[in-house]
Amino acid sequence: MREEAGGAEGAGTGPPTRAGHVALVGRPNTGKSTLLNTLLGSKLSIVTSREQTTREQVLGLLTEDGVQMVFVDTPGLLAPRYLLHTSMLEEALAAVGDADVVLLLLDPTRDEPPVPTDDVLERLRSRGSALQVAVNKVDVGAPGAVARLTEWCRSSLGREPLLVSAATGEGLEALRERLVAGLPESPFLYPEEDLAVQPVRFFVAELIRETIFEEYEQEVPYSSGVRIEEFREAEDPVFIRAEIFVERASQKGILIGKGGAAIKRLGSRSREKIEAFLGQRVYLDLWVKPLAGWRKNAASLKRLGYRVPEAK
Ligand SMILES: Nc1nc2c(ncn2[C@@H]2O[C@H](COP(=O)(O)OP(=O)(O)OP(=O)(O)O)[C@@H](O)[C@H]2O)c(=O)[nH]1
Ligand SMILES: [Mg+2]
Repeated sequence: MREEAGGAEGAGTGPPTRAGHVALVGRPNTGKSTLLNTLLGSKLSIVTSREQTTREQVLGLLTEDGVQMVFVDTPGLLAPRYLLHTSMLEEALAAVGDADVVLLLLDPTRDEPPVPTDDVLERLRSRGSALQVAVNKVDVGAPGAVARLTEWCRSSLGREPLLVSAATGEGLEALRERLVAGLPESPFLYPEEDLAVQPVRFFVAELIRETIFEEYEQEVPYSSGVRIEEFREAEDPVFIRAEIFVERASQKGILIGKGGAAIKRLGSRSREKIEAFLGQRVYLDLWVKPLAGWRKNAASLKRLGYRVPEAK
């Protein structure tokens, strides 16, 4: 990412451009996806009140004032308990290793260590001056908790954190300046007008997953994975067929509900979001399939499009 310095050389005028990847990392529920959306001014990454919402990297582009920031939203840093968790942690740590700037988000509303393990702490420290830290949710965090996290940053990382709120926008201008300062001179990596990098069907599957988190309780959202099987965009309405994979037959019953009432509501709420995202009318066809224990099985993870953890 760094060799191609020189930016807008060919143009011969003005200062060179800067571009690079900024990874947003932190424990589950710290507000990484909310921050991505606020920085972009557009809802790209799904957000819920429950932890472990994000399972894969989500890239969002912000190009302005001669700078292109490729934000990489990541799954929460956690101590894995099953294979999907290991996949999620690898996605997050890959971003920690690859990005030009790594922004660690801390959450003052949660009473737990700021990072899950010593190994994760080491991986963050190893990025040296590429690591930045922000305490998020200062709109609701108790001053004492914010002070404790600030002290932890100083003593454990040798860093002064910025205090921000992804919800209200507080502190984000200073944050943006600090992130830009860490980017190399480089030509833009993507077309200037692009907002996203991943295919539309990825975001469609994510919106269905977000709605499952909103509509169902307990384990069901965690046991659900979504795959888009058909996407006919030339049709009006756009025809989309999605499969929701669950781990047990009983969960299929819960998703569908009495007389199909629950899946009907899931379908219409998901469809409204997808229509807003695409700016087009949509016909959404949802199917539920049991895929026994898919969160613990490498072949099933692959089938659902998740990073398959390296065998240890
Ligand atoms: N009050 C307040 N709430 C916030 C802020 N940022 C995020 N939240 C809320 O925190 C919850 C989690 O936000 P997410 O953006 O999904 O968090 P995440 O870090 O992406 O979570 P995972 O994907 O599960 O790792 C949501 O209910 C957000 O609305 C903030 O600055 N202030
Ligand atoms: Mg998230």
